[in-house]
Formats: sequence, C-alpha cells, structure tokens
Amino acid sequence: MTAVTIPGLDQAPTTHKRLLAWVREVAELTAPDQVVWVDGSEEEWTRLTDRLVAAGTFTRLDKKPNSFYAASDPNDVARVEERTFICSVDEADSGPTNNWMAPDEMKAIMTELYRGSMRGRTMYVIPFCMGPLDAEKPMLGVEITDSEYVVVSMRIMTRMGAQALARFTDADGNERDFVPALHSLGAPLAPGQSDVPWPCSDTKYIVHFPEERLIWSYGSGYGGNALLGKKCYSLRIASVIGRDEGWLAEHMLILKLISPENKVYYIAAAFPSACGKTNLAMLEPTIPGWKVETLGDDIAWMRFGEDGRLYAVNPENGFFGVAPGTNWKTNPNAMRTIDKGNSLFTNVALTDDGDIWWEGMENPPAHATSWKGEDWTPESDELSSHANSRYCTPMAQCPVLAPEWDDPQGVPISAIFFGGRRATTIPLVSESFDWQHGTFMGATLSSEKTAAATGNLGEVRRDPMAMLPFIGYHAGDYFRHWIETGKRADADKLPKIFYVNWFRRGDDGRFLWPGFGENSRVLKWAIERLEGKAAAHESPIGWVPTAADLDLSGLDADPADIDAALAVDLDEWRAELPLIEAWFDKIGDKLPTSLRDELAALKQRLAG
Ligand code: SAT
Ligand code: MN
Repeated sequence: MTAVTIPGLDQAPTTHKRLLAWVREVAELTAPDQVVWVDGSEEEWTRLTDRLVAAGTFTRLDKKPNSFYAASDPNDVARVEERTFICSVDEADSGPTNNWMAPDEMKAIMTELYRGSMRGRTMYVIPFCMGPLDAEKPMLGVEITDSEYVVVSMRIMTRMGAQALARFTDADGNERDFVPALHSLGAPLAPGQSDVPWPCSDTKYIVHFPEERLIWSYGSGYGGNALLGKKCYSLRIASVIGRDEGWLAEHMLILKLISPENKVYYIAAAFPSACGKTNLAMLEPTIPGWKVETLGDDIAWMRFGEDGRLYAVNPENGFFGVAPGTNWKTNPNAMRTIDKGNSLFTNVALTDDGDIWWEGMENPPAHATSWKGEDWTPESDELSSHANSRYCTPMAQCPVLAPEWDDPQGVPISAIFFGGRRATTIPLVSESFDWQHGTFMGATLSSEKTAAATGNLGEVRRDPMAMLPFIGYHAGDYFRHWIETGKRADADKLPKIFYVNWFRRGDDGRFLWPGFGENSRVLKWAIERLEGKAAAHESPIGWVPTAADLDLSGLDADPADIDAALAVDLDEWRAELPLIEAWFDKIGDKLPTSLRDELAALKQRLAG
C-alpha cells in the first residue's frame, strides 16, 4: 500500500518517531486537506486570527489590542459531563462517578466518527507542555485539532509550539513520552460547501483512556471539551498519573499571601467551576498591609519536596475565567489583565464600538449584540452573555502575578481550602482536626450546580475536592490516595485543611458574608491559626471562629449576619448526615474505612 500524501504531513519539524507515526495515523483516518505543524509564533497567531475573522468566527475588538470576540453555537456552551467517559480497561477503575465504556468498544465507535471528519479542513498539530518548560520531567502533550479557535486558545492557555517541541527529546537525545490528545469538531466540509462560524457536531464524546494516557474528543469546540490540556490532561489523565506516581492533580487555585511583616504563605483552594476561584486567586485584600499574588486560578499539581512539604505547580499558562460578574470591584486584577489585550472572549456581548460587555460589568452599553447575535439593550428580557461565557487571557499579563509562577520547583503549600456554594449548613470557615478529617471534608464537599456544565442550576450535589467531573479513576481509590498522601509526611509539614462557604444566605436570600476582597479576613484567620496566633473553638464539625476571632476592622456588615454566617447549626448538620451517608454508599466498597470512621465520629459529636 502506498502512503497517502496530504500536504504538510511530511513537513514535520521533528524526528520523534512515536509522534510522527501517530500524526500520520490520525491524518489518514480523518483525511484533512492539509496538515500544519503549529510553531506558536507571532506570525502564526496573526495568520490564524485573520483567518478566524474572515470565517466570521472572530470579530476583532477595536477597544482592546490584539483581542477577539467569538460566539459559539448555542448547543456548544459548556462541558458535557454526560458525554464524558473514563474508558479504563476494567470498569471498576472508572467507578460510580464517571461514565464508562470498554476501550475497544469506544474506540470502534469513535474511529468511525473520526473517519473523514476533518475533510475540507486543516489538521493542526500542537505540541504543548503543561507546567514549566524547564521542568526536569516536562509534562508533554500533543493536541491534534481541526479548529483554529482551539489552536489560538491553546497558545494562551499552554506553553506550546516550537518551545514545547524542543523538549520532546532529552539532553541525551532520547525521545520523551507525551500524552496524545485528538480533537475533531466533527464537521467535515464537502467540496464547495461553505463553513459556519462555529462548526461542531450534535454528537459529542469527551473520552479518556487512562492506562494509555490518551485523550479523544469529538464534536465540541468549547472550553474544557476542546482545549485538551486543561481538564482532560491536567486533571483526568494527570490524576491517574499522580495516583501511580504518588502526587496530586487537583482542581485548585494557587495564591501567595503576604503578611504585613512580609511573611509569605502559599494557599491552594478547590472550588467547583464558577464559584469564584479566579476572583479568590487574584483577590485584593481589604485588610491593610496584606497582599495577594497569583500563581494559578484553576489547577494545581502537588508533589512532596525533599523537605517533606507539599509543593504546587500550576500546569496552565493562561486564565479561562467566567466572564459574568467579573468587574472592577469583584476582580480588578482580572479586568487589568484583559485590558492589556491579547485575549479571546466567547459568548459575551459585543458593543457597537467594538468592545465586550457582560452582566455585572460596569457601564452597560445602550445597545449591544448579545451572544446569540441578537440586539440587546439594558431593557432586554434576555441576558446579553451566556452564564458560562469566558475570557481567555495570558497569565503573564496579570499585574499581581507572583514572580515564581514559572518555577519548576513549585511553591510550598501551607493551607488547603475546600469550598462550595451552599445557601445553608456550611459555615463561613472551619478548620479540620487533622489531615484525615480534612480529607473527609473534601470528600463530602457539596455545592449547588453552576453553569460551567450543562444541567440543572441550583441543585445540591456532592463534589469531592471539587473534582467530581475530573477524577480520572474510581472516587474511592482517589480518597484512599488522599489519605495515603497524608501518611507520607510529618503532620506538621502537611498543609492544614479548611472548609469555607462564601455563599451562605439569610432567610430572605441575601448573602450573609460580603465575599470578594473581604475573604482576605478568612485567609488571615487561617494563616494565624497555623502560626498559633488566632483563637477558635472546637465544634462537632471542626475548629471554628466566632466574630471576635476574625479581623473585622472596617468591615461594613451587619454583625448578626456575620454571626449567622459563622454559626454551626446542629440541626442543619444532622440533616446533612443522611446525604453524606447516601454519597458514601454510592462510592461503595472502595470507600476507605477511615472515611466511614470519620462519618461515625461526626455523627457521635452531633448527637452529644
Ligand atoms: O470549560 S472548562 O472546563 O475549561 C472551565 C471550567 O469548567 O472550569
Ligand atoms: Mn475549573
């Protein structure tokens, strides 16, 4: 059989055998018009963004340098969890929280979907690296995609192109391993058929083969479905690698807190998508003398250092933040970051003077075009922007970026925060008794559903460690991995674990805690707990502060609301017990007994 010739296929800027073989195999299956090896250059960015403008996918913004607006297909707006699969060889390794199909069966289905799926399009090969390029063991990947939108988004979100490809061989010339990540929009073009601004397919699959460290995605062009370095690689596949190698891949921001005495603390915090993680990561403290710098807003990889402490690295290179609600008050640093330009905005509103706007931003325009392409005015009944609309912007532009953000060593974590969005029950903050109890807090984390994934908004679901849609293996084994991690270091070197809830509400639905910059008061209390400086009292659910234990100086809030935000309501907690029990039953036999013990102990403390 003679090899198929596809323009560009043989112009590979690499001799990496496994990469070349995989690219050829995919090109022969998907049958693109041409193959382009992505180098990540300025010229390439210009060529691709020009092409996206010509195709009607992008509108160049007059008011922000080198920035673009896009509106997706209305059926392609968020991660599709019901179409997301962990295809482990053994179903028991996928567990009750993931969709599963046998790898062979899934591959047979998807191979037929991919057959000819790039016809009429260009196939791009994007070498990328998650985390610092100069890591001793760089975490490499290659995304193959037929979406220019994905290529330019990956240029913001990852270290990619020639600089990544240069790491595909080590100093001795040996080929390094990489995670192959195949993405197709599933929208081939017949000869002469004109394209639509947002090609995608009604059939969607987001699939992980954990043993092979392989990702196959089909049919969606948006966010975590399509930018495969993010949730697919850095959480689902990386969590499996972390399980096997003894480290943690977590859905956590990383921030640096600097005290008035210039002491530095690093905090990692897990919240479900669209619960204010990006705002917390870039927070401007309202208490004088304290400063926050940012290292990441979504993902943390944590490994033990030689000193026995847990060090975190952010694998990403950009922010993919929820737009609505972001403004000069809630997140001034995000506003400053996007104002520098070089950013993409998807499913927000486009103003008549060539800027973007979304709900919650200052100065609503008198008229704009909504994400659905319709006329919009402040009087409109419909929202201008989709609830999961996003800005995609380079981390390097963040004015409060910590200088050590690109350090392959990572930063030593002093505290881990778990948080969700709960109207009741969960107090503003509590501190775990120890690592195992903190793991219990994380494992039973709950939140009301947000718009980051399709589904019913507001419904309370358990979201362990904010990882429910991102654990690449059995949740019970994942909890065991957390428990075991705590046994691998001295207790005094482990981060202390806290559980927070910024979203508790009063009877009339108002938020009891002002949130945003005021959350620095909770961070300060937590840090002072580590230093043995702040007071707390023991409650059935952990150590909790009273209002007097928090620094509330200058806070404009009703003291009764603060008390209510901090309260541990025993009846509400007793009502929570059967929900936790049902959740643990769902996890089944693989639930570590230590977590059953924690539940029994909590029950006992609440009975007392
Ligand atoms: O769409 S993403 O998964 O990238 C964003 C998120 O839900 O955090
Ligand atoms: Mn996220």
